[in-house]
Amino acid sequence: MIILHHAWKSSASRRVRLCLAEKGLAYEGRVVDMGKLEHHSPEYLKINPNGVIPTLIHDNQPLHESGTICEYIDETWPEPPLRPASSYDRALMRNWIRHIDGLIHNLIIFNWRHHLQKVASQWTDEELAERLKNIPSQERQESWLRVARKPYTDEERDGARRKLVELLDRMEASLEETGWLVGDSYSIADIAAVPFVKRIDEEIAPDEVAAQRRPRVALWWQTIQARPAYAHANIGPFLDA
Ligand SMILES: N[C@@H](CCC(=O)N[C@@H](CS)C(=O)NCC(=O)O)C(=O)O
Repeated sequence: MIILHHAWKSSASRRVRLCLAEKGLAYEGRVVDMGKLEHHSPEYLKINPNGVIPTLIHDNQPLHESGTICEYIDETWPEPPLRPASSYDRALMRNWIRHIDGLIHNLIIFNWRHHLQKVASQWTDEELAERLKNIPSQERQESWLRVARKPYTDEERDGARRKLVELLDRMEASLEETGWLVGDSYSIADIAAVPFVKRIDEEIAPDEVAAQRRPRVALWWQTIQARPAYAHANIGPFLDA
């Protein structure tokens, strides 16, 4: 049995849903309310010591880190394969995942200014202090503190946007040979990038994903959105209409 603790708009959760959808796997989804900080509760920290989502539970065994979860899914259910055949390409795939994971803070600067900032800015100082205590990572304590009390500035957002656009440049270069980030087919490297490109395209820097600016990224993005698994994974708009 597969259980996925996730949130519809979380980029890391979206990766895992994409992976499960490609495999056609059924699972029980448990939606975590980040605004209520359900992912910092003692029960949740038992299955994910980092206090973040997603967490996959397969046959009672919990697993965190979306990149690791996607690899686990591909090893456990090999068809259709989502990792390249050669060990060198698999290593490159892991480097992509690691690189994109390292950019998450830049996405947080954009994503958290909506719902989470509204919620956190209402907490009293006592409530804030209490909540920060439950967050395992100092980096995320800082993120919550920022949205609660000192929202990210336009300058910080510009810096984050630049970093995310650099990702598109790196992708444009890598897509030249086969149209995929690694090897000659869709892999977990591509899946890792999808939630980032989705947010860049819908809000952060839509012009940068346009065919005139980055034709290979634009084609890659169009091709991925046309996959049946993309629809199945329910990667909806981040911002409510
Ligand atoms: N590297 C982790 C990142 C997970 C992550 O940052 N999840 C976000 C949602 S996309 C989260 O739980 N944010 C809430 C928080 O940090 O309090 C992974 O890929 O699983």
